[in-house]
Amino acid sequence: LEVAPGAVHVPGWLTLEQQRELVIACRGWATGPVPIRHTKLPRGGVMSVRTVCIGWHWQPYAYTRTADDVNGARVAEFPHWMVELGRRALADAYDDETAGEGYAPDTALINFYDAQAKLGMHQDKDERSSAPVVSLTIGDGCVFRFGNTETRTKPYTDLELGSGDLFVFGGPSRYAYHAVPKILPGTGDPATGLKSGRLNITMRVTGLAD
Ligand code: MD5
Ligand code: FE
Repeated sequence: LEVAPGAVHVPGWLTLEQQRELVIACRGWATGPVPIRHTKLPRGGVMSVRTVCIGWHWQPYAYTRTADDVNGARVAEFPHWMVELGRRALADAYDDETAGEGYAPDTALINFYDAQAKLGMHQDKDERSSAPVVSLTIGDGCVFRFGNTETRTKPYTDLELGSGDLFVFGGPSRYAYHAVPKILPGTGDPATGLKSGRLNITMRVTGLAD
């Protein structure tokens, strides 16, 4: 379960019913004020993953309230039920009822991976808070590469994440390099509502004030 200090994997944390509800909520956001799209990178590339954000809009290297690189609309509100889900995630991952107290995620990146999508080795450093990141997987599984904080190369550990899995990245693991090198097509349960592909929700604390 504890992959590295502060990095905790809880397989099958979400019930099927919770996964179904999250798929419905994410479909609403994907077709909401800021439609899901492939994020453009500053050097001209485009991510293979499709992303929609709530609370704050992530653009590589900045969070804003409006999606100026998409349609200028303000992103959907971050719902309080998701704050509570994040708090329960920390309590369960760290097996400490108090671990989630005061946790106040204010943004989530909702990433949709089709069978070909990948995410290269990177660190998540655009937040001005070192609070933990809570990651939820629904649908097809993936190979998740958990690296080190010093380099984007070895040593790293490859793990499989499946539908319903929780992963919390806190403490010294908050700034570790990580990647999604491969989706495992056909491994999801269509009963979640997702016929194919992987949905990943990551809650974060931006450290920004309005
Ligand atoms: C994913 N998404 O599985 C991952 C889950 C992203 C992204 O990487 O940036 O959208 S979040 C994984 C994460 C967050 C913060 C720290 C660490 C991993 N880590 O130290 O390994 O689609
Ligand atoms: Fe990341």
